[in-house]
Amino acid sequence: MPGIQHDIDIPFKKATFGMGCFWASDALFGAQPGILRTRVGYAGGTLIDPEYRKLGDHTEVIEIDYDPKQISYEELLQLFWDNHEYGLTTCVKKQYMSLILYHDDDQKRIAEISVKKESHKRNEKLITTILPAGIFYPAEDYHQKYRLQQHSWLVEELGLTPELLQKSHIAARLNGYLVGVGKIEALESDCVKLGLPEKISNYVHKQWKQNEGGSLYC
Ligand code: MHO
Repeated sequence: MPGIQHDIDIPFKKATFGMGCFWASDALFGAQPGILRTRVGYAGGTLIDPEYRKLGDHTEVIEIDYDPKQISYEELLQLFWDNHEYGLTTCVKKQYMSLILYHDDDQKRIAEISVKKESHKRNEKLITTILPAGIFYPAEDYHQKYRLQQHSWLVEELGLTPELLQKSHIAARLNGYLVGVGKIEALESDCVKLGLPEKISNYVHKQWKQNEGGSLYC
Protein backbone atom coordinates (compact mmCIF):
# COMPACT_ATOMS: atom_id res chain seq x y z
CA MET A 1 0.00 0.00 0.00
CA PRO A 2 1.64 3.27 -1.00
CA GLY A 3 2.51 5.66 1.76
CA ILE A 4 1.87 3.34 4.66
CA GLN A 5 4.02 4.21 7.67
CA HIS A 6 5.40 1.00 9.12
CA ASP A 7 7.86 2.29 11.66
CA ILE A 8 7.55 4.27 14.82
CA ASP A 9 10.74 6.07 15.63
CA ILE A 10 10.96 6.54 19.40
CA PRO A 11 13.51 5.34 21.97
CA PHE A 12 12.96 1.75 23.03
CA LYS A 13 14.26 -1.13 25.10
CA LYS A 14 14.41 -4.81 24.23
CA ALA A 15 12.94 -7.75 26.12
CA THR A 16 13.31 -11.44 25.26
CA PHE A 17 11.21 -14.33 26.56
CA GLY A 18 10.69 -18.02 25.89
CA MET A 19 7.30 -19.31 27.00
CA GLY A 20 6.18 -21.94 24.49
CA CYS A 21 5.41 -21.78 20.79
CA PHE A 22 6.56 -18.35 19.64
CA TRP A 23 3.59 -17.81 17.30
CA ALA A 24 1.55 -17.29 20.46
CA SER A 25 3.88 -14.91 22.28
CA ASP A 26 4.31 -12.88 19.09
CA ALA A 27 0.54 -12.31 19.02
CA LEU A 28 0.27 -11.80 22.77
CA PHE A 29 2.86 -9.05 23.05
CA GLY A 30 2.26 -7.42 19.69
CA ALA A 31 -1.07 -5.91 20.68
CA GLN A 32 -0.13 -4.68 24.17
CA PRO A 33 0.28 -0.99 24.94
CA GLY A 34 3.80 0.33 24.38
CA ILE A 35 4.92 -2.50 22.09
CA LEU A 36 6.72 -1.08 19.08
CA ARG A 37 7.94 -4.16 17.22
CA THR A 38 8.33 -7.90 17.71
CA ARG A 39 10.19 -10.73 16.03
CA VAL A 40 10.51 -14.42 16.78
CA GLY A 41 13.67 -16.47 16.80
CA TYR A 42 15.99 -18.86 18.55
CA ALA A 43 18.23 -18.03 21.50
CA GLY A 44 19.62 -19.25 24.79
CA GLY A 45 21.75 -22.05 23.35
CA THR A 46 25.15 -22.51 21.76
CA LEU A 47 24.47 -23.96 18.28
CA ILE A 48 25.54 -21.52 15.56
CA ASP A 49 22.82 -20.63 13.02
CA PRO A 50 19.97 -22.78 14.34
CA GLU A 51 16.94 -23.50 12.18
CA TYR A 52 13.42 -24.58 13.07
CA ARG A 53 14.18 -28.20 12.21
CA LYS A 54 17.70 -27.99 13.67
CA LEU A 55 17.38 -26.10 16.91
CA GLY A 56 20.17 -27.74 18.89
CA ASP A 57 20.04 -26.41 22.44
CA HIS A 58 18.11 -23.24 21.61
CA THR A 59 14.64 -22.15 22.67
CA GLU A 60 11.85 -20.47 20.71
CA VAL A 61 11.80 -16.87 21.92
CA ILE A 62 10.06 -13.62 21.26
CA GLU A 63 12.12 -10.44 21.03
CA ILE A 64 10.20 -7.28 21.82
CA ASP A 65 11.04 -3.60 21.27
CA TYR A 66 9.04 -1.66 23.86
CA ASP A 67 8.65 1.91 25.02
CA PRO A 68 9.41 1.83 28.78
CA LYS A 69 7.35 5.01 29.21
CA GLN A 70 4.23 3.13 28.16
CA ILE A 71 4.85 -0.35 29.53
CA SER A 72 7.23 -1.44 32.27
CA TYR A 73 9.42 -4.52 32.37
CA GLU A 74 7.36 -5.66 35.37
CA GLU A 75 4.21 -5.49 33.26
CA LEU A 76 5.87 -7.47 30.48
CA LEU A 77 6.90 -10.06 33.05
CA GLN A 78 3.34 -10.34 34.33
CA LEU A 79 2.21 -11.20 30.80
CA PHE A 80 5.09 -13.67 30.65
CA TRP A 81 4.04 -15.43 33.90
CA ASP A 82 0.38 -15.57 32.94
CA ASN A 83 0.75 -16.97 29.43
CA HIS A 84 3.01 -20.02 29.32
CA GLU A 85 2.05 -22.80 26.97
CA TYR A 86 3.23 -25.65 29.20
CA GLY A 87 3.07 -24.00 32.61
CA LEU A 88 5.89 -23.03 34.89
CA THR A 89 6.71 -26.22 36.73
CA THR A 90 7.47 -28.84 34.07
CA CYS A 91 9.96 -28.46 31.26
CA VAL A 92 8.51 -30.26 28.23
CA LYS A 93 11.52 -29.71 26.04
CA LYS A 94 14.24 -27.16 25.58
CA GLN A 95 12.47 -25.74 22.51
CA TYR A 96 9.62 -24.55 24.75
CA MET A 97 11.37 -23.88 28.05
CA SER A 98 10.48 -20.97 30.29
CA LEU A 99 13.24 -18.46 29.68
CA ILE A 100 13.97 -14.84 30.50
CA LEU A 101 16.89 -13.34 28.59
CA TYR A 102 17.81 -10.01 30.18
CA HIS A 103 19.40 -7.11 28.32
CA ASP A 104 20.83 -5.14 31.26
CA ASP A 105 21.41 -5.30 35.01
CA ASP A 106 18.09 -3.65 35.75
CA GLN A 107 16.18 -6.31 33.85
CA LYS A 108 18.24 -9.00 35.59
CA ARG A 109 17.41 -7.62 39.03
CA ILE A 110 13.72 -7.14 38.23
CA ALA A 111 13.46 -10.64 36.72
CA GLU A 112 15.10 -12.25 39.77
CA ILE A 113 12.73 -10.49 42.17
CA SER A 114 9.80 -11.29 39.91
CA VAL A 115 10.49 -15.04 39.77
CA LYS A 116 10.68 -15.17 43.59
CA LYS A 117 7.40 -13.27 43.94
CA GLU A 118 5.64 -15.41 41.38
CA SER A 119 6.90 -18.61 42.96
CA HIS A 120 5.68 -17.41 46.36
CA LYS A 121 2.30 -16.39 44.94
CA ARG A 122 1.81 -19.80 43.31
CA ASN A 123 3.43 -21.68 46.16
CA GLU A 124 5.46 -23.68 43.64
CA LYS A 125 9.05 -23.96 42.56
CA LEU A 126 9.30 -22.50 39.05
CA ILE A 127 11.57 -23.86 36.32
CA THR A 128 12.10 -20.47 34.67
CA THR A 129 15.73 -19.86 33.72
CA ILE A 130 17.20 -16.35 33.71
CA LEU A 131 20.19 -15.75 31.44
CA PRO A 132 21.91 -12.80 29.75
CA ALA A 133 20.64 -12.19 26.23
CA GLY A 134 23.24 -13.58 23.84
CA ILE A 135 22.87 -13.95 20.10
CA PHE A 136 19.31 -13.86 18.83
CA TYR A 137 18.81 -15.79 15.60
CA PRO A 138 15.65 -14.62 13.80
CA ALA A 139 13.39 -17.50 12.79
CA GLU A 140 12.51 -18.27 9.18
CA ASP A 141 10.22 -15.75 7.45
CA TYR A 142 7.13 -17.93 7.62
CA HIS A 143 7.25 -17.87 11.44
CA GLN A 144 7.27 -14.06 11.67
CA LYS A 145 3.78 -12.65 12.41
CA TYR A 146 2.51 -16.15 11.80
CA ARG A 147 -1.10 -15.35 12.65
CA LEU A 148 -1.15 -12.35 10.33
CA GLN A 149 0.42 -14.38 7.55
CA GLN A 150 -2.64 -16.66 7.56
CA HIS A 151 -4.46 -13.68 5.96
CA SER A 152 -2.40 -13.41 2.81
CA TRP A 153 -4.40 -10.53 1.33
CA LEU A 154 -3.44 -8.40 4.36
CA VAL A 155 0.25 -9.22 3.93
CA GLU A 156 -0.04 -8.10 0.34
CA GLU A 157 -2.17 -5.02 1.03
CA LEU A 158 0.22 -3.85 3.76
CA GLY A 159 3.27 -4.52 1.58
CA LEU A 160 4.85 -6.74 4.22
CA THR A 161 8.21 -7.84 2.90
CA PRO A 162 10.23 -10.40 4.91
CA GLU A 163 12.15 -7.49 6.44
CA LEU A 164 8.98 -5.64 7.43
CA LEU A 165 7.52 -8.80 8.98
CA GLN A 166 10.21 -8.34 11.63
CA LYS A 167 10.27 -4.55 11.76
CA SER A 168 6.82 -3.17 11.11
CA HIS A 169 4.88 -1.69 14.02
CA ILE A 170 1.58 -2.20 12.22
CA ALA A 171 2.38 -5.86 11.56
CA ALA A 172 3.07 -6.45 15.27
CA ARG A 173 -0.22 -4.82 16.30
CA LEU A 174 -2.41 -6.55 13.72
CA ASN A 175 -0.81 -9.93 14.39
CA GLY A 176 -2.24 -9.72 17.92
CA TYR A 177 -5.59 -8.08 17.17
CA LEU A 178 -6.40 -10.68 14.52
CA VAL A 179 -6.47 -13.41 17.17
CA GLY A 180 -8.45 -11.34 19.66
CA VAL A 181 -5.56 -10.10 21.80
CA GLY A 182 -5.51 -6.57 23.23
CA LYS A 183 -8.32 -4.18 23.98
CA ILE A 184 -10.93 -3.07 21.48
CA GLU A 185 -10.22 0.58 22.42
CA ALA A 186 -6.55 0.07 21.55
CA LEU A 187 -7.48 -1.52 18.26
CA GLU A 188 -9.78 1.38 17.44
CA SER A 189 -7.24 4.03 18.34
CA ASP A 190 -4.52 2.20 16.38
CA CYS A 191 -6.71 2.06 13.27
CA VAL A 192 -7.03 5.85 13.41
CA LYS A 193 -3.45 6.58 14.50
CA LEU A 194 -1.92 4.28 11.89
CA GLY A 195 -4.28 5.49 9.19
CA LEU A 196 -5.53 2.03 8.26
CA PRO A 197 -7.98 1.93 5.36
CA GLU A 198 -11.56 1.02 6.27
CA LYS A 199 -11.39 -2.31 4.51
CA ILE A 200 -8.49 -3.45 6.72
CA SER A 201 -9.85 -1.88 9.88
CA ASN A 202 -13.30 -3.52 9.46
CA TYR A 203 -11.75 -6.89 8.73
CA VAL A 204 -9.47 -6.77 11.78
CA HIS A 205 -12.38 -5.70 14.01
CA LYS A 206 -14.40 -8.66 12.83
CA GLN A 207 -11.55 -11.10 13.49
CA TRP A 208 -10.88 -9.59 16.92
CA LYS A 209 -14.54 -10.06 17.92
CA GLN A 210 -14.60 -13.63 16.64
CA ASN A 211 -11.45 -14.62 18.47
CA GLU A 212 -11.56 -12.58 21.68
CA GLY A 213 -11.04 -14.76 24.75
CA GLY A 214 -9.77 -17.71 22.69
CA SER A 215 -6.54 -19.58 23.31
CA LEU A 216 -3.26 -18.18 22.07
CA TYR A 217 -1.82 -21.64 21.52
CA CYS A 218 -2.60 -24.38 19.05
N1 MHO B 1 1.95 -26.58 17.63
C1 MHO B 1 2.70 -26.03 16.57
C2 MHO B 1 3.97 -25.45 17.10
C3 MHO B 1 4.69 -24.64 16.13
S1 MHO B 1 5.89 -23.82 16.83
C4 MHO B 1 6.43 -22.62 15.96
C5 MHO B 1 3.01 -27.11 15.55
O1 MHO B 1 3.16 -28.25 15.97
O2 MHO B 1 3.08 -26.85 14.37
O3 MHO B 1 6.67 -24.37 17.76
